[in-house]
Amino acid sequence: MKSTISIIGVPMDLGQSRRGVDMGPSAMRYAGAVQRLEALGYTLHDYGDIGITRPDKQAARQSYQLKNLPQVVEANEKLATMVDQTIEKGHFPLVFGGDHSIAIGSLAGIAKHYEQLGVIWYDAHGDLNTTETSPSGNIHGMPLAVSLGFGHEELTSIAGYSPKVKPENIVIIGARSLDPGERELIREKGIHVYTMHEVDRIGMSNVIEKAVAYLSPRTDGVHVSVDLDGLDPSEAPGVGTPVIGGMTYRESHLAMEMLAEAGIITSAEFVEVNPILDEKNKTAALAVGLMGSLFGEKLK
Ligand code: HAR
Ligand code: MN
Ligand code: MN
Ligand code: MN
Repeated sequence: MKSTISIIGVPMDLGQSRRGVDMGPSAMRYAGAVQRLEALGYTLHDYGDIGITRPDKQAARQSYQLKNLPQVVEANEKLATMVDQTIEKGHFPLVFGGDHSIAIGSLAGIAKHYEQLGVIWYDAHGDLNTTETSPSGNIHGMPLAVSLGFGHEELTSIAGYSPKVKPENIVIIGARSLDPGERELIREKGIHVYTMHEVDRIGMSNVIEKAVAYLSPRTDGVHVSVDLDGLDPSEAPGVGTPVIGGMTYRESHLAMEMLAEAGIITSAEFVEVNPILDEKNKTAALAVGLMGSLFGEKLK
């Protein structure tokens, strides 16, 4: 892994309807993210938080089909530029959300640097909805579809190119809440999904072994997108869309530890931490612990 890590915070809460997830970046900093990674010998640059434009009430009433579309587009354009610049500098981009709509900007900034970017999507959800299939109009349910080139043109064209990733370079882990349109897209594109059923049946160790064996020969970089709602709500209560029956604390650490061992991860993001819904910053602390494992705490 690169020796310098650049943290970029994205206090975005407009990709869904529950306020508070904009405080995720602060909560993860408060939980000691910088110190945790410095202790592993990395040089840290914290670029602070990207400015988010609040929708004014008048504009919000013009009922976009997708909630807060202009503000989400603007923030993701900024994020894409910042992520691109950190890679240009030779740093490892580590993005703090914010709701999962920010993965659109992360991937837009990252993917131009790789011919075959791999993506590991650690999440209870597929985030594969489009304008047509979304049950909610919430953009945080769409970032993976958008990055594949499906969805609203203002989202797919962020950073001026599309698609950012290919369906065969994606592995989803932990899914247990998939909408009908998402299932259809998964089937149509043959996307590799390890649902909770597979995690239960073969165990996380095998899931990660298979994911690594599949991705490493075909990709030249792998982004891991960790949605904290991938974990069970008993372990990660501070998320906006909890889904019962999720991955445990140890399964999640094992996943991160094995990714560290494999040495394939070239960028990462931790999203959907909502301190208002949390219990004493438990979910942010959990996220920081997972960062420790992803960056090789067990290998030291
Ligand atoms: N699938 C639902 C929708 O599109 C819920 C999505 C919830 N998404 C996240 N990110 N929390 O994974 O609205
Ligand atoms: Mn560039
Ligand atoms: Mn998600
Ligand atoms: Mn989710």
